[in-house]
Amino acid sequence: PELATSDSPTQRVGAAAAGPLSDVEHRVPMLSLSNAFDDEELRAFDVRVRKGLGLAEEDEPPRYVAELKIDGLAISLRYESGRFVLGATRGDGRTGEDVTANLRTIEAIPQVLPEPLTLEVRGEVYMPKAEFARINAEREEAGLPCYANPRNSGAGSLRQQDPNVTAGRNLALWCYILIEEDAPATTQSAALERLEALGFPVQPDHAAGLDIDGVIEFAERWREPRHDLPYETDGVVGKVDDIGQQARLGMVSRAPRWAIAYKYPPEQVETVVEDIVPYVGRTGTLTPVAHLQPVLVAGSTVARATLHNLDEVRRKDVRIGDRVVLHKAGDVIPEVVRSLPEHRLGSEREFEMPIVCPECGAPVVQDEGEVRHRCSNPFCPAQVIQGLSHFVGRGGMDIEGAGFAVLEQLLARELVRGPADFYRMRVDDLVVLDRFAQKSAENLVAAIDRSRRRPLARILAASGIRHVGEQTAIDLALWIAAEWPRADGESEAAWTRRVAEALAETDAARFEAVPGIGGVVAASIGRFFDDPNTAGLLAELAEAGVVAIPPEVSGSGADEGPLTGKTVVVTGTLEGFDRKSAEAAVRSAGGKASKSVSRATDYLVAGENAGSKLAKAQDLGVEVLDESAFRYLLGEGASTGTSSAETSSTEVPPEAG
Ligand code: 3BD
Repeated sequence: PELATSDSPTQRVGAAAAGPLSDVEHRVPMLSLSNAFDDEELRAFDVRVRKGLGLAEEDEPPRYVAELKIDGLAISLRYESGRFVLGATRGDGRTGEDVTANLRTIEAIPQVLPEPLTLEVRGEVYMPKAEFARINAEREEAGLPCYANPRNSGAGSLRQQDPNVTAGRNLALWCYILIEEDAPATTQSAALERLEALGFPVQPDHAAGLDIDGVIEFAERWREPRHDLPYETDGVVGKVDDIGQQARLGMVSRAPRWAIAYKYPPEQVETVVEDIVPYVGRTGTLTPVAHLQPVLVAGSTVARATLHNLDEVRRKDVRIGDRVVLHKAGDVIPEVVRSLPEHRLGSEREFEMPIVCPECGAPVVQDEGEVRHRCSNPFCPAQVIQGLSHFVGRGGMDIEGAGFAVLEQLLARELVRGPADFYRMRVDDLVVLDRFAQKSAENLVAAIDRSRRRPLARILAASGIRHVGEQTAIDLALWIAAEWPRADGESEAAWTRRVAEALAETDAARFEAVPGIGGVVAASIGRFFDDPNTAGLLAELAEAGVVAIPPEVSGSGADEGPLTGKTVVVTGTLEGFDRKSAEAAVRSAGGKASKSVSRATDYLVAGENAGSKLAKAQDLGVEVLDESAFRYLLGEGASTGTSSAETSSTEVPPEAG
């Protein structure tokens, strides 16, 4: 920690105050919600509503809308003449922070509306559970403290000075209020429909036309299944549907009388720690893991919970045999909240970090200033297999069929010792493996062959440089490509070899110049290319036939191309592209690939089975291209690719492309 520099991306994340974000006053204050914690309080709310509206017992009961309560960060979006002009956090309800630039990186937020309207939309920005788990896994691996929950992590990601950090987190949003002065909706349910029609994401599981029993049933019905949603919810919001009635009810101290938040009790359960076992990770970190008496919490049975490190075990005073309180951080990651020492019988034992690695017997060490304990043996089998598993995994070389069981066998038979060995394997070597027939051996070799050519960033991410995840690998690859540009006529293979050699000879301090990375990360990259055990990895891969695809140096796409200034949406199944490669083609032609169709869309590329996006494009009068017209536009079918951006689909000869 003392090595962390203040400008490191790891330090910018989750900071309490994000520095110079400017304050903005909300034109219409953002209100609060009063809470209910049981059915009785919900019924009391209904009684207050009826009284407030002057309804008698026998009158038609008020109708409610029930919405799931998203556990995110409340924000407000302002559109003027159909353009997104200002996005702000809720703050204290009167004044929030201007996070417009950061919100622009959230794909679900329309930049432009289908009509030139002036309006305000409010909703909840959230971090999907899977993204939260991904970020925490990366932080755990890097020895950084984990985020407590997706809400904190989402708030940290939104209140950034650098929108690139926000862009690297997959934030999303559900909207629930529309303030449209010119044509106000008459009911909340109609407002939700209108929001959707305008292109805003609206959580689909709301229900309208309910009486208070309906709201209570809605809350009951979602109590368990909500855990299966990919984002966190912590309750249900009941709202009087009729906006005229809302107006009559008014507010008490900035909370509307017409709405109530029913809060589910936080899911905490008690269980017993049967053992605490140190696990050795890819980077050698020994992580103490509590083995628990299995319990059901937040929708699934939990038998293990990470205790992160020895400091944490001591701080929470968790002992083997203890009764403990367990919850799921962000509804996903099982976590021991605290021990219950009052239940101790005297037979509980303190966990001790072993002095030798449980996997290889090498000494366990703790580096100056680090909380983690680690195995000192770089050849520790646990580290080796996890390192290889990371190498062949999704974010890395992505070799299909190289699962853990296969890797174990390959290691046991010494067919693979290091990453480069995959690329020297032949079918004959593999048929000797258990349950490996000729066919499966051929399949694996074919999968390995398909992985020979990968973007440099992916190869770097696969290499297991400590602190270098997907994003840092992209930053590093861009720097490398700028530092050692590919020469005219130089093959990708030759460039790969040249870069591999250059990196191994680079002075560690030079990595401090990589834009977007901090001192800790730069030092870690420096060590990797200094360490004789790792410095030659890239060269070895290149020699075994791995080829790095150089990144586009000018940001995410080409600056000038046939699609410069054009926003393109790809939908449906194309013959010659998958979605990702079509979007990459758009970017390298200078265009912007977007996911949703709006008036700002210049072209919709529609393949087979194009659905609602095609309908919407036709509605909005957005130009629709088929695959051959798309190719023509990309310059593949035209003699001069430059002016083809102006070619409309109707002018494209049918045989083009
Ligand atoms: C949700 C107010 C009203 C318009 C006031 C009725 C308090 C956070 O899914 N409706 C929702 C959700 C939040 C809402 C309203 N509907 N207010 C709502 C909300 N479906 N989470 N909130 N908020 C938003 C808040 N936030 C931070 C600090 C204090 N209060």
